[in-house]
Amino acid sequence: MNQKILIIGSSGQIGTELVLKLRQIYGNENVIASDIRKANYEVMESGPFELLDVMNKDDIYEVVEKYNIKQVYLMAAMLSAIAERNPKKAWDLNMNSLFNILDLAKDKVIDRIFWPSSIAVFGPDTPKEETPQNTIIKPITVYGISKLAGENWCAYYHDKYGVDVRSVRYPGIISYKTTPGGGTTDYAVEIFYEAIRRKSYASFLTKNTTLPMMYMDDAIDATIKLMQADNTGEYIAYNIAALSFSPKELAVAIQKYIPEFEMNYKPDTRQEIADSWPKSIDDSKANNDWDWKAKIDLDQLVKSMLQGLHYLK
Ligand code: AKB
Repeated sequence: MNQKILIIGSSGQIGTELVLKLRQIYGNENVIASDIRKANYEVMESGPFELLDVMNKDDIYEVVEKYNIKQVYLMAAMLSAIAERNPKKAWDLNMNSLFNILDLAKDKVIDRIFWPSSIAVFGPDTPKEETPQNTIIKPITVYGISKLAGENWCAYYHDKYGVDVRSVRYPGIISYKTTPGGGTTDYAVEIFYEAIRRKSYASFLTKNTTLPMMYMDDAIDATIKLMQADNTGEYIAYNIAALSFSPKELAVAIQKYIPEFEMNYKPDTRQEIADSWPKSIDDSKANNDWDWKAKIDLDQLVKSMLQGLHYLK
């Protein structure tokens, strides 16, 4: 393969594991990791890495030329909770990074883009259960607004300039290799570290706040599957789903393996964001179009997390 892949945001939660999986599939030298900060040891050691600021168009262009990049996965973004504290900065980062990459495809320098959207595009007026692919979409967060605008810009570049850009709407992603930062669903990762370390955790969401979630392996699988799928001829930011649970349900699932684990609830400003999001997602369109189906259930997720964090063998 002399057409190489660039991952921007390779030091983040999803970027880290995406690089490792893509290197397994396409070969270490064909997958270039890049981020504004260094990545984890496995990413740094297994293949090329470039320090790159996604806001700097010239630097991106240089890296793309240097390696003959043909596909870009743009994983750098400011997530929901932190974006509420830095609205303008979040908008600038989330939108300008996207334009920088869309323009590379418009100018025919690269052939294909993956750009992640999120369940954050949905808002309080959206049906909460089995949220359909096409429905009322009126986000109330800065992050959600940027993701919705991004979806519309991707559709525009696709329709006007023939850009091949592909998206899924990620739910909360749970993993152990790299922690997430600044999201509303982050409690579902933090809880594992605290359950192991302190045998207790104070959730920043109330006990019955049910949200759509997914284990990292399924998220990576969906991402790569969509990028490998035949071109459908239209831009769709696909709903993808795996499981839904509340902090209370996750605590009970952890107690199966750590019976002394205790959960407390101290909701903060992130509660309002969570309350505006769906409880479950209908992903039948992804299922029909590119045969997507999540594999990992709640018990498998808990076990894998506790194994990954060396609590279970
Ligand atoms: C967040 O909580 O902001 C993210 C997301 C759902 O996109 N995990």
